[in-house]
Amino acid sequence: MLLVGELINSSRKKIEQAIKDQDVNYIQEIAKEQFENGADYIDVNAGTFVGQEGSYMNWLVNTVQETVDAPCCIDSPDPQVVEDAMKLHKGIPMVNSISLEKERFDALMPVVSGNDCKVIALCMSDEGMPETADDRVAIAEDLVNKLVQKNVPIENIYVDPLVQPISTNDNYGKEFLSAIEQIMTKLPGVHTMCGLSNISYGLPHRALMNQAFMIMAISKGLDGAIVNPLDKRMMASITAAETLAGRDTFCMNYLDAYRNGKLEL
Ligand code: THG
Repeated sequence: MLLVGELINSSRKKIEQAIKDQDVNYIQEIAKEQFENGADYIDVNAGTFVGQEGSYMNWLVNTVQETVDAPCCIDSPDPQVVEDAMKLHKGIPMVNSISLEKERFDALMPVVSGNDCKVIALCMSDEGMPETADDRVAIAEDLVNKLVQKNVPIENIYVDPLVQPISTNDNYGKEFLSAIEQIMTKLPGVHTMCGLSNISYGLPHRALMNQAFMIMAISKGLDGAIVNPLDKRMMASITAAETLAGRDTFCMNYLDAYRNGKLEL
């Protein structure tokens, strides 16, 4: 399972303040903690800073890369911000994200084509947010076909079917889960990825909902996620669910996690 640490995001008050203060130590501490607790990529997002997003994004990439060996996941809806950050990133970053929205697609396609980076393909089009599993699968098929045609290896594509709050529509959970299952079976070789925490928006005890949903999504084939690696319960749930889903030969990862104290909550 590919894990992206979500904590360096300016929508979080402490991070927003640290970016404003150009507090290198705080950002580096959060980057290190996430890496040490299992993040394969460190998400960087400065999206709340209108007009300054680009310069803050570049500063985040430099600051994170100075201190951890994990690459960044460059998280912005603005293709120019993504392109500029990719240029100064050392090694190969992850792009978060391309979508079927025409402007975004046309601007990012040349950037990801012929580059060995992993790409998150967000199930969003100019018609807006998908409602049903069928909407998501149709966008995913179109987007993946277009990316593959432009020489992006299918193994580098992580489709994000887009999680929406269960508090706004009883069906959003099952539509998402069905989309994961269909995308993983209809597009062999592709990966899936998502930020799960939207599912619990507006509800109490969000961590409980997020964990239950993660386990259900893993059972449908989800093999990537944007998570808080410092959430021990979530990380233990992921380890257990992967083993139960048949993705852990001889339960080796589960036993390793146990021996390393990662299952103590
Ligand atoms: N898909 C893709 N990228 C994404 C998302 C996605 N990037 C952003 C987001 N969704 C995932 N990242 C975060 C980062 C932080 C938090 C949630 C998701 C977070 N949320 C807490 C909350 O909502 O309660 C606390 C906020 C706070 O501390 O102020 O921390 O879906 N491709």
